[in-house]
Amino acid sequence: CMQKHTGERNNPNAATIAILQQMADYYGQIGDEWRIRAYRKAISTLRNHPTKVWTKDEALALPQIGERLATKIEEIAFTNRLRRLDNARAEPTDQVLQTFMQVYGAGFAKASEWVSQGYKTLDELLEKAGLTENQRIGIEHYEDFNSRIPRAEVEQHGSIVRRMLQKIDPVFEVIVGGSYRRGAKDSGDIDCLITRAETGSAHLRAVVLEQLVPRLTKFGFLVASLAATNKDDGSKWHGASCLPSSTTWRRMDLLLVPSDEIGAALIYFTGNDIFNRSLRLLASTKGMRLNQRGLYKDVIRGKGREKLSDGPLVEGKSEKRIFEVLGVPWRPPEHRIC
Ligand code: DCP
Ligand code: MG
Ligand code: MN
Repeated sequence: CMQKHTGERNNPNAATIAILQQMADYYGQIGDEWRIRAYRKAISTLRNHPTKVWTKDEALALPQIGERLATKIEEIAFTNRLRRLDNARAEPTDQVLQTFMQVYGAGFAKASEWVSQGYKTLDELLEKAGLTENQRIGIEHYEDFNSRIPRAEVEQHGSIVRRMLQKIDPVFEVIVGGSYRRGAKDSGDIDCLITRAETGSAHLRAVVLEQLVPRLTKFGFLVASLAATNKDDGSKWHGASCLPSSTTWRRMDLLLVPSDEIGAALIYFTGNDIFNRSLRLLASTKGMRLNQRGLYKDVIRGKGREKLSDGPLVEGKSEKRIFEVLGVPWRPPEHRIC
């Protein structure tokens, strides 16, 4: 991703790559991280290969391609399709699984549990399955949460949050991140980064959770609070919002960012996720570690490779400075798409 994109259409393996990519997307939907990685590696090898790869043996001779993927590459090269992909698409339980997995908050595990209990439709889940409050909301607003939000509407949601927050305290700032900041014409959700100069997480949390959220809820703008994941550290609020003029519920994330971390958080929450991954990888090749809080020197290890301490912070505040230290030319958010 950090390299220039080569013209994919002129690539001799473009047709094979396209089908492998669909397969990777399919594994992405069912949460099979291990297979996604294998497919990504194979795709990247093919992308850099100057001639069309036809046979299993040719594929096997290339780096990062194993036995099973080599067989698939041969099948695709000769037939222009992959039976495994056709099968996956035709399988009825698979269609149900796909539907259930798109319920907000239900991952692969929950969706397969519902499938194995014999449920076939969202209505059946609503009527018969034992659901948590959040699962019920996810199903009742299935269409809402799975439809894209036009850019202008994202802006309106962001403004409402900003206006209310600045009424509470004018020093607060709200930056809409995610796909919106990358310039997308529509978004899957609204990612509001909330920060305040010289302010740490405890104060942000107090103001947002004790004042902002209750007020916006009373106002009728925030319509649901979707309890966060188990590993949440209190730096996020997930929920749903709805414009006064509308009945469509939108997914809203409030991301609380201490002023010391705003640069790293802007990078992380602007994404996209693939761009983030390649930046993290780059950091690690340079003996550093990048996460949503900052860029750090690598952990310090003892003789037995045991961790002695976290590496010191190199930079957290400035997005530009993090790029500089990593030696990456500045990329405006619109160009952070991999
Ligand atoms: N992010 C990440 N890795 C993840 C999830 C998220 O790096 N596994 C980062 C990059 C994303 C940002 O957080 O751009 C916001 O996450 P979203 O899921 O809201 O994704 P986007 O805003 O990019 O897209 P969408 O329009 O679908 O919301
Ligand atoms: Mg988003
Ligand atoms: Mn989000």
